[in-house]
Amino acid sequence: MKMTFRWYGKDDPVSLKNISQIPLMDGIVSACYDVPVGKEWKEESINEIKAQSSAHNLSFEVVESVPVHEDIKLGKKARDEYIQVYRNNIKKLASAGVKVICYNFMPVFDWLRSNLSYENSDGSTSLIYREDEILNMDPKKGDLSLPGWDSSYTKDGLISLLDEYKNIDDEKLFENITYFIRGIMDVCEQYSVRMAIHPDDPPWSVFNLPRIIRDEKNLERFLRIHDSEANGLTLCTGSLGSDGKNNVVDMIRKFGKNKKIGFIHARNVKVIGEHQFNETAHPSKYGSLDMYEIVKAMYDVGFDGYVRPDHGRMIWGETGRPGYGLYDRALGAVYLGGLWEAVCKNG
Ligand SMILES: [Mn+2]
Repeated sequence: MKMTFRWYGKDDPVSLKNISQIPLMDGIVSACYDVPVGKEWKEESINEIKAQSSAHNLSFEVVESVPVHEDIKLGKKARDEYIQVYRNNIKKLASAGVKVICYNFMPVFDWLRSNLSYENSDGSTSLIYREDEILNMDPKKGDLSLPGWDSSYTKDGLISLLDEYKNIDDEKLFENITYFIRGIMDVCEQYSVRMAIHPDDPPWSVFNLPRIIRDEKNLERFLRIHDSEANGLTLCTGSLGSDGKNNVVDMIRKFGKNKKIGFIHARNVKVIGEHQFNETAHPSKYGSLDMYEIVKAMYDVGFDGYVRPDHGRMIWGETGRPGYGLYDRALGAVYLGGLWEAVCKNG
């Protein structure tokens, strides 16, 4: 297991020096965040991230994310051009030593939460999700101001994009992801890059948009598109675990055994009710997931890929990017490392 930490580049209030001082840290997870979706990344920018991380004794072998253009998800004519750009980005990243690329196939919105700074009783703040609050907002009226997705959409742009998805159901979206995967796998295999799809977050349909990477059956079907280590998963315990029907430990055992997991986001989540959850501190005690069983499953299947703590709370007065502060994620990383040491020694 290689422990990593997401870094948003030089504008991130969390510095590489901060990250390098966290015990057990092997590397960073980053991306060229300033390049618009569908454009090629510059070699200089990729190499700069690599040089900066190396200067702090951190590897840069995981990219999160290389976003997939909406035209690919919609199956539009221009998708071939965007797939070509994606292939070029894979090659460039591989040349810089990147081994795993995390991405997702969620239409329009990336992850959704109803509140990014819900105040817990101890004064820390968490990201939470309440479906009734989300559904009270109408994205078409422009009253949606939610985090975690591309805020560069104009109101009209968002309306027309949502309209385009009217004709895309789960089956159609699956056809489009099949086309995408088949369009990039030869490059991934040639350059030994593992694609690792992130599950939909939350793992159910919101605003009637299709969702196809949300449970064990979906993940299995997705993996069957192309049976290769290059076509794998980012197993995000918090995303999948926010649906109480998902058994995250079983999924790690099943997909890990078959070498289908390239990257793990390990965090806890407290399921409050149907389509309601709070993100919590990492330890098992605080959420619905048994983090010991998760780490044990990783060990049992011989998982040798990359792990990172996922969203943390804001604690100790820290301000910054919600979910991506330094302190709580650092605690999460060390907790996960402690569990790992214990399971390794117990065998
Ligand atoms: Mn995640």
